Amino acid sequence: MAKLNHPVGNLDYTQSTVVIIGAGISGMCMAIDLLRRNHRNFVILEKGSSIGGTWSDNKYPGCCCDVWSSLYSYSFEQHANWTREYPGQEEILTYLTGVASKYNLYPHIRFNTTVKEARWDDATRQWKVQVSVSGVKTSEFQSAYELTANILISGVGQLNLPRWPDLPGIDDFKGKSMHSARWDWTYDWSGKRIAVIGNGATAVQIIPELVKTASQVTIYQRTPQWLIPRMDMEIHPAQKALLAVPFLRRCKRAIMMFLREQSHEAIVNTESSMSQEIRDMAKGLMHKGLPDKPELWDVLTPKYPPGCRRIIASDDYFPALNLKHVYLETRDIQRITEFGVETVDGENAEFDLIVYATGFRTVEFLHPIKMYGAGGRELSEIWEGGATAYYGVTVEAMPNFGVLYGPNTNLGHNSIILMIEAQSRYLAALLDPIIRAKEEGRAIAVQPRTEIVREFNQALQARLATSSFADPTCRSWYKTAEGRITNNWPGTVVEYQRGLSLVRWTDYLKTGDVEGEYIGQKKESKIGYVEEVWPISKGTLLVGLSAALAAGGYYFQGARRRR
Ligand code: NA7
Repeated sequence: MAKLNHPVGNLDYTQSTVVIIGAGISGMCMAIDLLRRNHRNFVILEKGSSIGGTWSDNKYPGCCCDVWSSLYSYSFEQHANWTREYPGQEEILTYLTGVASKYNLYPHIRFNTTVKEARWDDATRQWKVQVSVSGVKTSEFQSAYELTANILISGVGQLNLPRWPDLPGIDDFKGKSMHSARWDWTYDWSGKRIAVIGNGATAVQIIPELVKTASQVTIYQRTPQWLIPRMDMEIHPAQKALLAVPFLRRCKRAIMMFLREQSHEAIVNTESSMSQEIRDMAKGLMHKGLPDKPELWDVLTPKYPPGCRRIIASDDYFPALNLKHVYLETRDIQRITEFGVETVDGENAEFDLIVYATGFRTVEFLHPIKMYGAGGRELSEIWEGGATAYYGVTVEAMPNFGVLYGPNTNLGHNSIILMIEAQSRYLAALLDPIIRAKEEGRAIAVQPRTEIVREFNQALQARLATSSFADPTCRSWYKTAEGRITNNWPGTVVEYQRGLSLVRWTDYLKTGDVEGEYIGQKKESKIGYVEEVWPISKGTLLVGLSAALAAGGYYFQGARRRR
């Protein structure tokens, strides 16, 4: 049987062994893991017109990562030239564009292509994926089509759909409105009166930039946030020169990884001493940054424990609030009017620009894609009450389907790229036999056993219930309106990496001709994980130390003989 391992071309435009949704960090990582296994018959469907996902969408003023740059790159493509300790959006996007080029991902990507629906066909063991095509020229070829795939992977992530608040009158405003994830850089905000709705991680980055030239900025805060010092700085040329040495670069990353992992306790355990340290740090930062408005200190201090929502690192938010033309508004918004914002007491404030820094539709995983799995089961029904998955990567009744940055894989303390890499590596191993079978003309299907997914999630929810995320006094994007935590992982990154370092074939139901396959016989396959807390692998370290000891012993023996 002829191998079918070629990139999808014109002749087989509507058939691909693997379909990846999204060309962000996740989709790119998955594609690279497929290429590593020499699987080339895949396409990446991207609804936008650029790679980068969240780093292409979020280009608001001041946009940067709240994770150290040394940790914010793929482990296999550690960037040597970051200009700052906390990288800015443009720099991250440039890095990602470079990775996409290096791995030659562009020929696999179909831009302006939105997945509308995916339906599993039990008879053929394939996904039928309905896509629509946008973009003036692109849609002239065809505006919609069906794509057949053996495997479907979601790389859409948790932060891809902007959330506009459901405030009455939002469409009536006659000035300029922008969501932070759809920034219009053609608009000049200097000298303008600006309302910023929200005070989350995004707002805290935007506001210090807006205040530089705006005539007035009013921040509508519903809930205060824990803010700690950021201590961002340029990376000194001498440090850059050292970081050009791969070993030293890995050492820096290992130290950062270690420190981030240490902070996990403070995030999830409200009783930890580090949790108290965060409160003290936050208080000090506020008093120092906001000396002229002590009347704001109380309303800016959260009543819930640190970690329940994302802890924000910023050195310039309080100094921005301290300015005379910047106002903090804590009255609830009643509605948006033609000219501005009306608060619950009926008072109106007029603005030229309203910035909605109101976050994302985080708990509606994969929305608005309609998915139907084995037996026609609809994903939205399976996920009624909150999304669940096995280690966040595979879903009951959804055969040959994988999710990256899926349910319960978000972190409050470390880089999400570390999690995504573990997922991609696991999915590549799990799905590898399906791809090989397809190349031999067979169709097999793999889906997690329902009881395994449910047991996993029961244990997970039990752990989450005692974490800071569960605090009933705080609302966050980590949980549903009913309080179920669907977004966060309760443990450390290393714990997660270890969990995914092994494919337990017994966790999966296999259908089709799998008798001759190792997945039909083997209990498990070890795939390992990238050990980042060590600058080099323990194995290499052991070999290196043994060699050093042997060389040392040989030298001293020789020295003794020479005496
Ligand atoms: P977040 O963290 O979800 O913050 C959204 C903010 O918008 C938050 O302050 C909300 O207040 C506020 N909000 C939302 N709806 C309203 C209405 N109706 N009225 C007033 N205020 C409202 O989103 P971000 O974009 O800042 O950050 C998301 C993640 O992106 C971040 O954690 C990083 O990981 C990157 P609330 O706090 O709910 O009272």
